[in-house]
Amino acid sequence: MADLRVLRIPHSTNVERIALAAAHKGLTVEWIDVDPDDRRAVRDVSGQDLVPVLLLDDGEALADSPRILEWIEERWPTPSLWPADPGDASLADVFCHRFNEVWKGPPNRIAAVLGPVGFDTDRLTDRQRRAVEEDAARMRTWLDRFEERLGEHEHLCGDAFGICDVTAYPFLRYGLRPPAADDVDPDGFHRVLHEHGRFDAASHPRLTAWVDRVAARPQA
Ligand SMILES: N[C@@H](CCC(=O)N[C@@H](CS)C(=O)NCC(=O)O)C(=O)O
Repeated sequence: MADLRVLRIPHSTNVERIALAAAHKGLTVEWIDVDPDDRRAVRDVSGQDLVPVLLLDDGEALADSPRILEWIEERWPTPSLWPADPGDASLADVFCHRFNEVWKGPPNRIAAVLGPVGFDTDRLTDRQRRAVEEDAARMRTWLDRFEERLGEHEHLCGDAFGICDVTAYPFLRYGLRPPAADDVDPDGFHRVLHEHGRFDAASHPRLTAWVDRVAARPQA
């Protein structure tokens, strides 16, 4: 039997976090594929619609990727995803919280505005267009902050691969390369990540090298 049993839908950035973390710890995962248009299986076990959902041995389930990652770390602490120094570990928590609660806001809002008009910007109102531009500017500013951070260390939490990389990579990687033909999500979220979070080796050399470093890592 696999170490973890996880419900997923295709192309999920938050599911990819679990795949990276599990492989880092050498854990096996039984992936249970769910129809994105029929969330009953997810709702029945977890009381909500979003994936990933981790199935626990006692029949309970755990939703929300940050909570699942913490659960995995508690159960299999070695090799750790958090820095050994308690202060650095707290900073890693702050980074992840901010990534989830602040960084994700602009691309989610842009996708919510552009998705319904089929990415046809001519169909946006002036107010919507301004809102998209402001959020796109926020995304570009964050890219510069990541670039600066990676000037000091090989990974976002420090020199070792860890929870900050697991949290951010599945989203930031689309800035370097567009979704592959078999990786296109129906909501257009990946397209937003690519078009508005775009960077390359000339504009962000360290971020580019970091994406390539994490891309080379195994995923469960
Ligand atoms: N906070 C949650 C967010 C989960 C989430 O947004 N999952 C997406 C896939 S990446 C989903 O299920 N989306 C389906 C939908 O919105 O209908 C987490 O980190 O796991």
